[in-house]
Amino acid sequence: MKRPCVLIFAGSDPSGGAGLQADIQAVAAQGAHPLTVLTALTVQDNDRVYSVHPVPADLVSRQAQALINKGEIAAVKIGITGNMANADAIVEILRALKRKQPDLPVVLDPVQASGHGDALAADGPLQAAMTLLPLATVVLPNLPEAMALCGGERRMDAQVDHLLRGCPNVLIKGGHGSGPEVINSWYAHGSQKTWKWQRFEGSFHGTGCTLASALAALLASGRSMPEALELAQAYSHQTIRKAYAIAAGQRIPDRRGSNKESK
Ligand code: PXL
Repeated sequence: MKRPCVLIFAGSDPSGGAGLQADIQAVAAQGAHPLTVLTALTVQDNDRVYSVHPVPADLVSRQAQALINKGEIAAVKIGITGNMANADAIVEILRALKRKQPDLPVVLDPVQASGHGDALAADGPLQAAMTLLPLATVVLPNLPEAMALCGGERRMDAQVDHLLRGCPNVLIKGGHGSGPEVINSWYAHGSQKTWKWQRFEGSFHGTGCTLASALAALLASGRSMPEALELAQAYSHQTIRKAYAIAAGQRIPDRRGSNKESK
């Protein structure tokens, strides 16, 4: 049987916890197939990022084009671009794809830095996210990213108004907040929903990648936005609950299995 394909633009995380390696696992766990366009190599462990090496922009375009020429793309997921040149290349690819498939779901993770605050772009991560925003179906900023994307605006209602002018769905993620619950809020024109998830002790590597990729896979499989948001969060929550250690420091979400409880 044919599987829906998610075209992923992401950087490599050699620790296997975040980035492309996380995306592959999350998309597969949701029953879709990951088509992977590498945007950057990083040198990192499960805690710190030591350097970022963007792939040349024409190679980003050619990796994507070969896959697009061959088969159908059911959704797109964008993680780090590595630099502005790659963001511009991805914009061109998305414009061409959307001319043929105006309803193509595009999930944008507007990553500005690693969990520790280390750089994940050689230049302009904020400009890259802002350039891609108008092509996204849904953007998933955490609290600092939402503020950055809105020129330092601190009020969430103003952030939401601002982001909805660029993109029809916004999920503001409360993982960087404090308190016993992680509060995630979805906003669309005329719709809104808030989820509260138990906050787990410790820190984790690649939680944002997991959520965005699972969401892209569920949208690729034909789920509606509210349904896909619900299932992707439930899956991500489960991967964090079952997170495991590979070394001291951040734990790795266990992305095996489906949405259903597994041992
Ligand atoms: O979670 C954001 C992220 C995205 N992409 C890569 C990363 C990380 C976080 O470490 O390494 C490659």
